[in-house]
Amino acid sequence: MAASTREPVTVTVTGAGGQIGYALLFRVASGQLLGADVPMRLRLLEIPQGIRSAEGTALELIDAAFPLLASVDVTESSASAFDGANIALLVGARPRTAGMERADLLGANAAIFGPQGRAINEHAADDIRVLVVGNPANTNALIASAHAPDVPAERFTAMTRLDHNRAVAQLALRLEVPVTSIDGVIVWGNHSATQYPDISHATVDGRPASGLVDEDWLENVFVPKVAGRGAEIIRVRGASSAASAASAAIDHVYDWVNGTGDRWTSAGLSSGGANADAAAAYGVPEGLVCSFPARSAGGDWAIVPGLDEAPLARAHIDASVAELVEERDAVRALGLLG
Ligand code: NAX
Repeated sequence: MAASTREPVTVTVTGAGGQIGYALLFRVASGQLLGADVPMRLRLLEIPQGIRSAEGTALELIDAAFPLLASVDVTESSASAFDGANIALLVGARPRTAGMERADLLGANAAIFGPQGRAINEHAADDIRVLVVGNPANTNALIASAHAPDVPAERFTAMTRLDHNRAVAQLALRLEVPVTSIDGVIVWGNHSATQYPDISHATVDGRPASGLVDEDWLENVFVPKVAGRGAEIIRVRGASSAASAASAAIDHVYDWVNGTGDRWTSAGLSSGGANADAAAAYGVPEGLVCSFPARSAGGDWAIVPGLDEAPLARAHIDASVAELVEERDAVRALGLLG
């Protein structure tokens, strides 16, 4: 395997035997997660039902002879998986099954993300950065963070980058411009049907996007299209988004580690700590993981502060934040917040 003079970064991926894991791991190992000159050790965490699949993926990772891949280990032990981890991608989660109430779903996932948060607290490296992909991603990130009191809450993030990328792509399609022409799109709130993709600050080659599309299209086509895209993929493909989700996870971590420059993106971030004032100014109380406009510099995400909100945006943001509060209160009532 690899010969590099740099110390490898340890990247832990949970749910590695699943469909996102399969789409994600080869791109990680090729250098797209951290940079083309950063070697890595991969640790793949699975449960017994998924372990053979993860082992098969590990064999294929070896067969790809990636120059940056120093090692790949498969384990069912959280302690081993997170030992010395610098980056953790928490993909494995308990899906909603027929007849399952939301409280049951939150409880089942708390039983995964609570112990994983604890294992991260005890075993990960001091600079650990966590991206939660597994749903309900925002609240799972909150639960993991609550079980890791020694890790700053800002290091636990949830993936809303797929929603952001979908919003950028839909706007680009509508205006028949390349995605690179578009900047300043925001996804607010929860990674759920209540999310609000907002283009009121977006620009297209520097011109305000809001002047190029009408309100009817925005409210009745764009917003439901982006918020309902996951369901559309399931209808058309017969399976949930996998490669696009993996791609968004790569984008989120790459930007976190390497910085966004002046551009901004969307990320599910803690509404407390260093971000508390900016979050409160957007009407988001402390103690949530919520999607915000975000920039990264020096390895830290920060909420883009002080943007005016269109009145319509306010109502949508409030609805999504209310859902996050409900989810938080439900896990708190179950005694699952650490
Ligand atoms: P799969 O069911 O294909 O894979 C999940 C894998 O996780 C399975 O192999 C399972 O054995 C493993 N697993 C379950 N519990 C585990 C645990 N405690 N520790 C380690 N591994 C565990 O699902 P996949 O399509 O890969 O989706 C994974 C998660 O991503 C789901 O929760 C899904 O809802 C979520 N998504 C989140 C998105 C986002 O934008 N935040 C978009 C895509 C996706 O829907």
